[in-house]
Parts: sequence; structure tokens; C-alpha cells
Amino acid sequence: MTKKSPFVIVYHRQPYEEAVENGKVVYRENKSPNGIVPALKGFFSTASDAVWVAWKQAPASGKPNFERTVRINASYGEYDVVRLPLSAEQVKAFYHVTSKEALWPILHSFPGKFNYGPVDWKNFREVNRLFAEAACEQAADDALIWVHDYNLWLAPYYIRQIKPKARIAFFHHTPFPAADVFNVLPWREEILRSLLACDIVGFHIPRYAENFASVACSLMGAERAESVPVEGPFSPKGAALSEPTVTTALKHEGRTIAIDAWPIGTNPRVIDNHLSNFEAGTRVSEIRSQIGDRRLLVSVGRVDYVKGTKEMLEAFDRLLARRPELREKVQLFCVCVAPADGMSAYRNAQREVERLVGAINGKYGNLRWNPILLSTRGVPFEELVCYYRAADVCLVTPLRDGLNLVAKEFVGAQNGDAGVLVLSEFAGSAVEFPEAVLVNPYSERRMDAGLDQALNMTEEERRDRLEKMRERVRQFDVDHWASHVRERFDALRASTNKAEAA
Ligand code: GDG
Repeated sequence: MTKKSPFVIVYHRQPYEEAVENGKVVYRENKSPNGIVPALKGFFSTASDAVWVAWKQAPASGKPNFERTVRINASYGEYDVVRLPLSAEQVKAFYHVTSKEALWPILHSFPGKFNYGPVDWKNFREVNRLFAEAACEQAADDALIWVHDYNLWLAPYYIRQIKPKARIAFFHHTPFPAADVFNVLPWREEILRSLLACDIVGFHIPRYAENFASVACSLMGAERAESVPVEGPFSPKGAALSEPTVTTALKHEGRTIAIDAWPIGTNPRVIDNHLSNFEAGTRVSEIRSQIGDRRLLVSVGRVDYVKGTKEMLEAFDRLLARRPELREKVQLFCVCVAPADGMSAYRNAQREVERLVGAINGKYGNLRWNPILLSTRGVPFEELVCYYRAADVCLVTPLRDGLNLVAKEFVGAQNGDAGVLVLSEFAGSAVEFPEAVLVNPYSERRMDAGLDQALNMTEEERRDRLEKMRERVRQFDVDHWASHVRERFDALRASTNKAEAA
């Protein structure tokens, strides 16, 4: 590519899965569940000459056996995907070990699971540098380079070295923990040095932005340049993740780093489109008639201890023990998708879920009724939304979650029905949905009370709560997020142009 791009997205996964059909390479939607890829693809509808940088597995030595760059022309727009060749060993060390066994537990405030032993930090640094180089090869000198998620934490530092004039943005999809937990990371200064090389650092909610600002000030001597009261739609008072004020800019070594807190939205139009076709209507009726007069509870997510599936199943077990009248009257559909590559960080979590489902079904089930239907395989999205529509209750009870898009998808899929969202106070989306039944998954009593409240709620109250949440899902959808981010990027461009002219 000779022309350099003004807009480069760096996210480790490719936006499509590559497959060979009848001897021809085709690009299909990613099979493994992920809310980030569809949200980012939306940006290509308005950007021209945009590039997406991801990795692709290549042999450890010799030339990669694939084209580095492919042109994608899809409903989302036309753009190049540049694939950085990484060996299986590099991916394992960078992603499966360092990211998932050391960084992930800290981000989600599980210091007890922090596994330092197998970390190869030199490899992590090297892979981040390779991503930075691949992005810079594509980018114009003043391009906007938007890096996603913690596994590329060090990329901004290297990008700044190569392209000092680039505008660098970083978005965290995960929580950002409090200083006491973040500081467990032995590489904390190196990570912060890189994040402070950005022009703008983004988070889902004010709490994470505040945690970041506090770590940057205490460890790196950054100063808060601007703080504002948290207002608008994401400002409930007194919730576990509420913040009264949020830092919007830091000063560090003569530079200003903007901080942004704005949660990703879902795409309710895509959900409406799926649900408005004839097949989906038939499928929803089919699910309802299979369920009969039982109430359907759904839980959807990846296998991951942070998602709290084990604690949710234990609560369901206690519900059946405590309220025998509900036996044969409720049905739980639990989609808990196992990672294709069997990451060791998640192996125990999957075993525990399978064990508990077996134990609960064994304890209460009979020939007519199995209390829990478990799928550890992914369910196609079109099918998933039919379950969301048919469900009476959606259980989203992670111990900790950056945001959680399933909560928004469930609300978006309910229409004229009156489903109840049971939502963990420790999911970022809880600050958007004070009308959900908010629960503390660390407390058995709070979980039990939440389930009882959801199952006992009057139809009027259910409708009332759902309507408010639906309005918010529709207003603050993925397009709203994209236009918010674009505004922030434009402001960045204006301020850097002004600084250069001065
Ligand atoms: C991170 C943060 C943050 C799930 N099972 C299936 C399936 N899914 C889809 C859901 C949803 C997505 O996967 C999962 O959304 P989450 O929000 O829970 O995302 P994470 O993967 O944990 O990702 C998270 C997110 O980034 C965005 O910033 O919200 O907190 O951890 O869209 O529908 N999709 C299909 N079959 C499944 O079985 N098709």
C-alpha cells in the first residue's frame, strides 16, 4: 500500500474469520463470542482509507504463508485488514499466558489469581512493539491510531517513538482496577508510561477513568488538569460503581492526556431486524411452546471465572432448594461458551460449571424436566436473540465486568414483553441500568433476594422498568458511542492543529 492511512484501528483479533470454501478464501463473521469486533466495524462506514491491524498465526520461521493485507468490502464499509504474522509460541506467551493469567486477574480485581511464574515479559514487549510497527507502517504521520485493550498496553509507547506526530487513542474494554490492585503488576510503570504517551485514554465508565487517574498521579507524578461532575445518563448515586466526579484530562511531562468515559452500546436495529423476520417469530413461538407454562431464565457469556457463572448456578440451586413450588416451573438456559483453544486460565471455570449443572440436574431433574440446559458451544446470534425475546429473566451476574453487552442485548430484544434483567452491581453496565434488579454476586443473601424479586415482580413493575431500560439502550446505542468517540477525536485534531500553528 503506497497511500498512508489517516485512521488505523489496532485490535488483536481480525474482524472476520478466514475459511476456504470450494478452493476459495472466504471471510465469515467470527464464530467465537465477542462484542468488540461488531462495535469497531461500525467505524468503517464513515472512514475512508481505514486500516485494521490484527495478528494471524504463521510458522515460527520463514515467510508467512498468507497475504499480509486483505481488502474487505462488507456492509460495514471498505477497508484493509493488515495481518501481523505471529508464531503459535508468541501468541501463547503474549495472549494465553501474560494477558490471561497475569493481566486479566488484576484488571478484574482478582489478585489471588495473578500468576507471575510463567510470564515472559520480553515476549509481551516484543509483540506489542511488532503491533506498533505494523500500525505505523500503514499510518500517515498525523494519523489517528486507535489501540484496543490491555493486551496492547505497551503499543502506544512504541507508536509514539516511531510517529511522534500521530494522534494516539486507547480504549479499555475491561475495568481498570483501583491503585491497590493495579500496583500488584511488577510492570506498572512501563504500562503507565505507555498509556501516558497517548492523546486520549478511554474507558467504559467514570469509575475506571478515576482509578486510572489516581494510579497515573500517584505512580508517575501526573497531575489532574480537569475534573467534572458526573452527569447525564450514567450517573446513578450510591451504586457500587458510582463516581461523583471524573477526571477528564491529565498533565504529564508537558503533555495533556484527555480521559474519556463512555460505554459502548449495542445495535438494537440489528436485533430488531433479526427478530422481525418470519423465521425468528416462528422460532420464538417454538421456544415458548417447548417451555410451556414454565418461566425461562437465560444466562449468556464466555467461560470465565469473572463472569460469575458458578455463583449464578449456586444461586439457582439454592432457589430450587428454598422454593420447592418452583420445581418444574422454571427452566434455565445457560450458554457458557468454552474458548476454542482451551486456555488453561479458564479450564477450571469450565469444569466447575459442568460439574454444578450435572449436580443440579441430578438433584432435581426427572424425565419430564431438566432444570438447566447447558451449551458450552456458541449459539448463533440469530438464535440467541430468540432466546432473549422468549426469556422471562436474564441473569447477568459477573463478579466483575468492564461493561457487559449481553445485558443490553437482552433489553434490546425484549419488545412488548416484560422480561426482568438481574444485573450484577459490578458490571459496568449497572451504572446505565438502575432499573435492573441489581445484585451483589459476592453475597448469597443478595443473590437470593434478587432472584425472588425478579420472579415475584408484578407485570406492571416489570413493564415500567423495562421501558426505561429500552429507551436507554435505543438512545445510547453503538452509533451513539461511535459519534461520541468521533467528536472526541475531532476535538483532538483541532487541539493538535492549534498547538502546531502556535
Ligand atoms: C469485553 C469485556 C465488555 C456470547 N455468547 C455467544 C455470543 N455472545 C456474545 C454476546 C455479546 C458478546 O458475545 C459478549 O459480550 P460481553 O460484553 O460479555 O463481552 P466480553 O467478551 O467479555 O468482552 C466486556 C466488552 O468487551 C465490550 O467492550 O462489555 O465487559 O469483558 O455480544 O451476544 N454470541 C453468539 N453466540 C454465543 O453463544 N453468537
